[in-house]
Amino acid sequence: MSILIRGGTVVTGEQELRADVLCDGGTIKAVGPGLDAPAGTTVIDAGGMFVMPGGIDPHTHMELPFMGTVASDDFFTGTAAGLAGGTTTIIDFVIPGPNESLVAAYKTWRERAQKAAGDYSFHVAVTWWSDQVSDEMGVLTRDHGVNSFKHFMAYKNAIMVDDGVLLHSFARAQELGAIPTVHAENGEAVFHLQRQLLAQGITGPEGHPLSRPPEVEGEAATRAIAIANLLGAPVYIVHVSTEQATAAITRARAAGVRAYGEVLAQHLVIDESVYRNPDWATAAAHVMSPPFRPKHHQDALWAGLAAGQLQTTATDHCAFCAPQKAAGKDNFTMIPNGTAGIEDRMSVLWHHGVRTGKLTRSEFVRVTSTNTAQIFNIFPRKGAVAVGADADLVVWDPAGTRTISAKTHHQNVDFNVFEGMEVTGVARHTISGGKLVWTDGDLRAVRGAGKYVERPCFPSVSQAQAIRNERNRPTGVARMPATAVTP
Ligand code: DUC
Ligand code: ZN
Ligand code: ZN
Ligand code: ZN
Repeated sequence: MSILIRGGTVVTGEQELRADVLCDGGTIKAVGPGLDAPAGTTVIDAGGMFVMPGGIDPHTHMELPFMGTVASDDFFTGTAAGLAGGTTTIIDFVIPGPNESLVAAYKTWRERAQKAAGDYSFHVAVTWWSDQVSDEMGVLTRDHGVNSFKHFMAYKNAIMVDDGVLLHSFARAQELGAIPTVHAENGEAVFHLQRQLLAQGITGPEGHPLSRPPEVEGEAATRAIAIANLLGAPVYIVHVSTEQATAAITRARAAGVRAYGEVLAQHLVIDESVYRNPDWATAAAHVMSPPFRPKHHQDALWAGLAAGQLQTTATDHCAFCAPQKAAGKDNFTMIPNGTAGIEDRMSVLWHHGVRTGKLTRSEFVRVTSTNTAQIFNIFPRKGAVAVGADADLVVWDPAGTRTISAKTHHQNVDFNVFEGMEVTGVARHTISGGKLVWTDGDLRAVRGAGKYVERPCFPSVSQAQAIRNERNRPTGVARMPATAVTP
């Protein structure tokens, strides 16, 4: 089946041009003005609309077993909701338990993801360290197309790792040409503050942000970057929510460290006042980590995105329904952490970013798709509107409006953190793998239609280069090799 998108304006991370786009057999066959439609082609009228690469959400947790329960959106419902919002690819997380084989866990997640309606890939978390883990990182990069490894600096007594594990794992990732990623919160500090708050009788959701103040994130981001810098490794900080972490990344980049930052759509527009909602369930529905912040942090995040200091936007999509959140009724530390957002990320970014002039349309494409494809090495197969690229496209209606609501969303969760937000800028049509899967409000997601996306490693920084840089380093000043891996 072929599809011709006619009469729109193609927007890529670099330019805008009036062009038609012809898709056939799952890839883009032609981009140019006045293309002919072969017999049997479905023609989509994109007049007045923008034709952009499908969104890539680099941070989701579909059907994640977490904090005594399992996230309510599975790989089918979650990716289908993404398609309705213009997101065609996710990078989810394999999270092995301590002492669990990384490869075995990876196979478990691959099995779960068979039902996905959109394309998917996996970061793999390193939650413990041994020679086996080191070997398995090699197997995953060599045989399974994994080029990123995640580290949780928080969640003590569960999946948190200490600096020793970070050092071992970052060094191994650097050797393999993979990119270490971190959830940057000082888990010891969080644990300490949680005990203190509970001892003071603060047991409700208002305790959640108090136990994870901005400094907790700033410290961990700074530490992760310092460790990466020592080793000459790149580092990608997930869900940057504070001016402190943004500043740490900005400083590091100015010093030549290949540090990247990801921002969640939620943190850009929602602030910490949600935890003071007198309705327990509403406050608890917003419990995620890092938490929502005092409003001024949003300015730093938008500025970081616009300036390119923060490169990607995500959702950390991890949906829990009210009965699941209720597990923490008497103790906020037991509320499953997570919010949903995959369906709304693109519209929220467009409405609050492009329409306000904070982002240009090409910047929008970069932060919702292209930069992720480049950092995680799937460009230009993904993140591009170009001949040979996957036919993952969104036909974006800049004048279309909708009111975000749990009553109408496709996510399998009973709450929406953007409830009632009226957004202008919607996905009118979504094409995934060359198929029209969302058109004028009709969701045609197909269970199992999504494909696993392999992400090859970058060439690693050679040991010799690292040693040369070490010799050139002024005494006492840690510095990243000037010729580090170039995503
Ligand atoms: N934060 C969340 O809110 N949920 C899943 C994991 C995480 O780090
Ligand atoms: Zn996280
Ligand atoms: Zn501040
Ligand atoms: Zn996460």
